[in-house]
Amino acid sequence: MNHIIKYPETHPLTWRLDTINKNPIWINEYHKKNGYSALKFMLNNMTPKDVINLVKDSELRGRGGAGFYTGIKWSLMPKKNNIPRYLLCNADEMEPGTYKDRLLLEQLPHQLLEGMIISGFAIEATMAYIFLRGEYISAENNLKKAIIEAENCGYLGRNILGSDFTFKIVLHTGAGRYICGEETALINSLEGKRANPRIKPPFPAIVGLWGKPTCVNNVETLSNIPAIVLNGSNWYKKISLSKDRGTKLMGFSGRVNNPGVWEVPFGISARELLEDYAKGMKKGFRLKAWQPGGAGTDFLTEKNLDVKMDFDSISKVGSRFGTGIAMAVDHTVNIVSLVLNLEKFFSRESCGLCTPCREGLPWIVKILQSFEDGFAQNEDINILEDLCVQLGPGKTVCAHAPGAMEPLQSAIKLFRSEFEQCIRKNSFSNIEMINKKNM
Ligand code: L3W
Repeated sequence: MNHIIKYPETHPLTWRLDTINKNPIWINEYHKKNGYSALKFMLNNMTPKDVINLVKDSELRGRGGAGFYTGIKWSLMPKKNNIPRYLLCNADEMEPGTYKDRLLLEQLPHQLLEGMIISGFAIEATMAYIFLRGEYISAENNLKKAIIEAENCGYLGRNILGSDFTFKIVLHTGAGRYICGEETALINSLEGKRANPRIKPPFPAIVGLWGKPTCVNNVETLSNIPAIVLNGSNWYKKISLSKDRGTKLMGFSGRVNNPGVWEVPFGISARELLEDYAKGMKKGFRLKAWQPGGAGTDFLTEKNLDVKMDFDSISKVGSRFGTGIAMAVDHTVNIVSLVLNLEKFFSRESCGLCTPCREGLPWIVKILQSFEDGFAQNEDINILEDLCVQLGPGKTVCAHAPGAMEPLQSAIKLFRSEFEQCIRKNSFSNIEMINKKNM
């Protein structure tokens, strides 16, 4: 994080963090900084319906990538009956280049727990799981300690703070599969099954964990809840500069002077993020392209830098806001090699359930490798473009393959000449070989 001054009024997620001391905020410090007062306020003054309405009013959108409205998702759960219902925190942060939830998990575990307890109350769940990326060892240790601290203070367990609300949180660590970030694969994995996505609908809100109504929310989404309860929905809406409300952890990585993650209002421009926060490109490097929010988002170029960083604005220029953690590609990077690297990742991480994804991604890797090795033919560009359609939206159970096609299709569209250059190299080398043979 930068040494940027943060305030409770404008930084609902990170105001409690001391930018110099990177230790986690344990219970005593959390208490000193208004911690668990949102929970206490809610238990004394609000019904589950009030909390859902408040979050609906705040227009908070999911921070995992899809941007679905949180209050609406909660309100889609069936009416309370005797059937158990679950809250799942998606902490399986594995998107290449994305490292925002890690900050909240490692340094502000109590803020997440408080957000989860309030959310559990709202959807009338008594049980929650945190599905944590297995490699996040510090986050695991910190969450374990924070859960015990919260239990000891009566914030978790039976009859929380003397109320009739009972709520338990269990921490589960994943075994290193990217697909577990997809909510239904996550549910299968948690049930001990192979992590294949399920067909939706039914959505988890209706048929989720163990077949019961389940709400899956991202770490950053849930971490926003305490501040919304304490300060209200109007306050939350006002701190944004765009029609997507509140703030967002955004970042920039690549050959920039100050790679990092910062809490900023929705609607700042990508240029501000790159130049003011990431301090611009490193000396000697020019920006060639950038991805706004993860490996599975379309490339944009320098021309798009004045776009507002929010869901609709990024869609309008042909990409996806995704996780909001941007990656800069500098002018020395060969786009074919970069896309090959990304597609190798997506191919390896396919769960293998759907044929287009299982067979198509390795095929794409082979074709891209032939470009890099100098064996590609002219028609291979057309084949790649056709595969972008065959693996695109609507052809598979989940968004893995369509996401993998976004960098490929945009790379061909924006940097077609780099693909063509690989082909030309191939024909030159063939001619050279023929000439040599004839000599
Ligand atoms: C009830 C309806 N619920 C939609 C829910 C749905 C889901 C959310 C968004 O994700 C992106 C992709 C990846 N009744 C509902 C309903 N919902 N209609 O709303 O749903 P949807 O379909 O727009 O997106 P999706 O297919 O779930 C695709 C990204 O999500 N992704 C996320 C990973 C996140 C993590 C993380 O948080 N740690 O890893 C994975 O695929 O980038 O853009 O909850 O159930 N009528």
